[in-house]
Amino acid sequence: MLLQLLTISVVISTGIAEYKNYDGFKILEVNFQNPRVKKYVQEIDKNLGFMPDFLGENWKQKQAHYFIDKDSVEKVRSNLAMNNITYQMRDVNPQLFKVRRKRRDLNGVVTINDVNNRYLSYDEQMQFLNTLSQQYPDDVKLQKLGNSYEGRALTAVRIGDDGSNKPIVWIDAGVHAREWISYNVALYLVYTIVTQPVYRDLLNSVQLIVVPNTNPDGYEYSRTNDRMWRKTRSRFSNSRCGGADANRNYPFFWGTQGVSHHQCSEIYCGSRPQSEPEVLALTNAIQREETRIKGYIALHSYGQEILYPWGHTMHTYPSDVKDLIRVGKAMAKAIKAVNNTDYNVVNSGDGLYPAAGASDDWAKSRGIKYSYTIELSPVDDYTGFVLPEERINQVCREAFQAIQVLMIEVKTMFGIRSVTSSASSAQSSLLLKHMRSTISRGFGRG
Ligand code: 0X9
Ligand code: ZN
Repeated sequence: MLLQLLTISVVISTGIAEYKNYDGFKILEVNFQNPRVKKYVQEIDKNLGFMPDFLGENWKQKQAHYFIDKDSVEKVRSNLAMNNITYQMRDVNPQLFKVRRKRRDLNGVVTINDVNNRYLSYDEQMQFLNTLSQQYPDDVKLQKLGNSYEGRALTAVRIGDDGSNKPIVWIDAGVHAREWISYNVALYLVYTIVTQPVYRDLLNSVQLIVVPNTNPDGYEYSRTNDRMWRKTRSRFSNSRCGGADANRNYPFFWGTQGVSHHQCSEIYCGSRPQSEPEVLALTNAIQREETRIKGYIALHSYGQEILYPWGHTMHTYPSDVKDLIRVGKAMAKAIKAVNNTDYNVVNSGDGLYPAAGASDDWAKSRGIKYSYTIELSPVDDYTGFVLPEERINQVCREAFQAIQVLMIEVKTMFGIRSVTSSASSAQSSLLLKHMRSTISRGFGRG
């Protein structure tokens, strides 16, 4: 009786009992080096009769990873055998998906130490930003862009917004709820660029807007109910399934390729473009200042890839694709200089798969020159989204370097020549020195 009571109280205080159980699920790993297998993988939905949940890919080994529910394992096995495809079917370690989110007594304080070392709740993320905006009122301005489906505030952090007409780099994170590392990367970026004086000069020429959590409902759901939740949390009256893939809901080639029109699918594109309030708020906000936005990055995970448009179909590129590749490679080089981590620069349609209605394509279609999706770490670990907290800081430091490269490019190409005081030119050379020490030779436009 006592034990029962104890169990009930633990369940109530932690919410473990409601966490979705993934016992019996498998991770399918297919090596697609061989063109015949690649074709099978590209048409895996047609081959299997359903679209398995794509997790990520290991471009180093040319392997694609899918999450297979326990009732489909046998069907998938027999289809692979019938098509003569070699594969690995790995057990998932269900414990990985059951790690209880720690509630800590923070006394209302969330520090950079927390950002570097653990995954924060949405409330903690907002608390971190509120504190920062109080400490640096001139540099960190919080702007509400709208509400999520469940009513959580969608917050943009405006950095270096002094009312002037500077070009803008826009970073958003976490549109896919289970890609937890992306939120920490966005918060680390905000903190570092504001608190380190070496970035002052850059911020004098380029404004940064960061939306650290573009899908707060989905994220909270993935923390409390289902570690693998990807979509928004909108509900439909006539369906047992909820949520749409916000990265299929943008109004550009909406609903055409690499999407599903079924509400239960992980890549459900929604009932119409911008059906999701999160997407509507983001597209409205970007459109309000789109003539000034010159760089856009959507932070996702996993796979260590820097993806450039177009991604709604294959073999189709914007006319300035060379610039996108050049800057993409400079970003990868900057990442590698931190700790020798490899990111692959690749067209999203060809390299990964066509997926229409994604934010990167839409941003590019609105005239934002440098538009990317970055798939953060890991690459070589099929537990992908469940990146151990010990690895958070390194991924943050690496992505920060890439974003800095994009900001410098935007400054060089679009920056307004300001009257440089001796103080800011001293800071500028300090920044260059800092860049040189972290990025090896060859980057830049001269
Ligand atoms: O499928 C996606 O939305 C992104 N990959 S993820 O594994 N994080 O879900 C990639 C989107 C790339 N962009 C386009 N295809 N336009
Ligand atoms: Zn994603």
